[in-house]
Amino acid sequence: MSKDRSLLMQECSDALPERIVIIMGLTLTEKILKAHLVDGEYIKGQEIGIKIDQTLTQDATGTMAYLEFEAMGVPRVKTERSVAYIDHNTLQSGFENADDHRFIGSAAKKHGIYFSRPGNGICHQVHLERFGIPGKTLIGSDSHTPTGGGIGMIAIGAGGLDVAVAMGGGAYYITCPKVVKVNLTGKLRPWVAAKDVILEVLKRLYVKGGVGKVIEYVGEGVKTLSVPERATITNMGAELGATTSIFPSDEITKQFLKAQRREDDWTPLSADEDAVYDEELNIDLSELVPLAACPHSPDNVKSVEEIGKLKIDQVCIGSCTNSSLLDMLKVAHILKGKTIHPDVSLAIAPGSKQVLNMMAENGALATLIDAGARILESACGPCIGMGQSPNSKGISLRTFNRNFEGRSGTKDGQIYLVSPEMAAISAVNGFLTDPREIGDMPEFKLPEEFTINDNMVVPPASVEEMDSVEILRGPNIKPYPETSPLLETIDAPVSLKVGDNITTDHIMPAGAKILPLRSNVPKISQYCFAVCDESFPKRAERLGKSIIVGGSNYGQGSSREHAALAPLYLGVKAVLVKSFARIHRANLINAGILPLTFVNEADYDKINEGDELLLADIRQAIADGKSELIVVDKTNGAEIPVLCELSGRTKDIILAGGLLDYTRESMK
Ligand code: MIC
Ligand code: SF4
Repeated sequence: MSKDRSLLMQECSDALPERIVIIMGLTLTEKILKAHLVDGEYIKGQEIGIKIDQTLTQDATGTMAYLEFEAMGVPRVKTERSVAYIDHNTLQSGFENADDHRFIGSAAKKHGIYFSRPGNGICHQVHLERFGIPGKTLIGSDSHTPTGGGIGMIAIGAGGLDVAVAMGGGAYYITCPKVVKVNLTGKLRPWVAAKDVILEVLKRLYVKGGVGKVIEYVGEGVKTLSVPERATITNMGAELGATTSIFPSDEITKQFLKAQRREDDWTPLSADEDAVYDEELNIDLSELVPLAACPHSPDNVKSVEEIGKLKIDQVCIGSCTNSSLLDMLKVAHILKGKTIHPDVSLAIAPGSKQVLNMMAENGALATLIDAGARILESACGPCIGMGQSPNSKGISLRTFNRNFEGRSGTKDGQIYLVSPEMAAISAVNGFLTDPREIGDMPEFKLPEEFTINDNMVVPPASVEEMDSVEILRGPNIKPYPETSPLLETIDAPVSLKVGDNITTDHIMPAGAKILPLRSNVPKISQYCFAVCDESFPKRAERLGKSIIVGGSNYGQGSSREHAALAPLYLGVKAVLVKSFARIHRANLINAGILPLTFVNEADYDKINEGDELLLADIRQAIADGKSELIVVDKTNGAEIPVLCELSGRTKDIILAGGLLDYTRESMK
């Protein structure tokens, strides 16, 4: 028996019922989750509450999260480490962003949270470098929080309100996940990248393939991947809809943390050899080829050969998926002594101040500038449509993780998601190029020591000083929308009917015009569903209360709770779909909006936009714990069975009118 397994048996025998005392090996996921279990029984498919060690927020979801935290009345965070990052809204094209930064900075200082100032980098990149710790749990108000899985954390994306509750010491609730084993063998061939690994997984599992699951990477191939490469893979695991993804914490993790002068944060962690998994996937790294996700979905994956010699207009390198020093060194090597193609605009955003600093020190930055790259600040930038929107029908290669329609800011933009290697060589050639054409690849090594300078991280005020910190609130910051307990009966028309794979970028678009309104729900709600139907907000307001009908995987993508808060503000009482994405469903419940799914997916066709729907005595039914309900379409008489599967806790949240009301009530 391995050492960590016997340790865990000891821990588990204190914390868990006897019958769980282990007779078979555990996955790494199970080890960490069981060690953090504070509510429920560890039974797959059932709701469990886990203790959260660390939290992170970013500014686009952060203002709301801190308003919610304030509303709970907890003076200081109860986590081991909470960090507030500013990385999304850094254009400051009006007063709004700057005001939000000041608000978040002051709230962080007062409530015991570290504040990573604008310019310090993208939350996930910086958290991996400076704060993440193997074996700890992290939730973040951003769907790419699983980046932390690259160093063996259970790191999960969540809504802002869930993060606020965790900061207040509350448990975080998830459906106890299945665990998928991804067995990596072999070694990546030259110029084939970690990005190609996750694109291959997306090609096989699709954007819904990870729902309710943790993707755990094991096998000999793991040892051939550096921490930044592992983090690319766990980061983009979000696109599978997975709860999270995780790698073991091994000697490579130790080396990375040592180079960050954080060796003491390291612990060895891995699954037991006889661990039992729910599903298994085998990937021979040496068989992979360079891949690209074609418009408009991260799972629309093809090889360069299949796509052909595509002429391109733009290349963007960066984002929390591919902005590490390692990525930048590869890009600099490819661009050295070259000039980008005259028809291509190349923008590069290094992921953090540390990365940018080191590139400045080692000359890589000069190489990029020399080649004609447009250097952007260390932030999300074009990934969330904050500038660099491509030209009309423009073809843009991006090293990012999402290529949903309109997300780039250009509705007919054609976005391909690729590795930094492919992006760089294509920028030189002017067309999509297989990076293997570059020829010999040198060995790219991470430095023995990174340049450490945390001067852009402001520590919180001490317990003695915190009361005197003033919260700085700008005029754009409006309170959380009004909520009300669940109605006795919902009798309301369908204000919108949409199809499959509706993303949160459809529901609540971002970009330079809309993102600055994240602290102002009344204003931002006027752009709700702008990509699908610009008339929706006015119609919903006119109807007073209404229901949205959708297809499968509704709400995939971001963790933005605004995709629930805007509908809440517009009077949406229920969302009836074929299936939900995990975080969005949780956000709807947190906002007090009823999440319903069709028992028979074919019934989707029976409802039309404008139909009057009736959910009679719904409050009583939910209070009684009924999960199968009937929706009557009063317009055509159809009686449609629907499911509303709620646990004891989520039932109470819905009855109370949302998590904020529920938390306030339970604190009384
Ligand atoms: C995204 O990549 O879509 C975002 C912007 O980072 C979101 C968060 C947000 O909408 O603020 C996410 O991934 O959760
Ligand atoms: Fe920022 Fe893009 Fe990463 Fe979201 S996916 S956190 S917008 S870099």
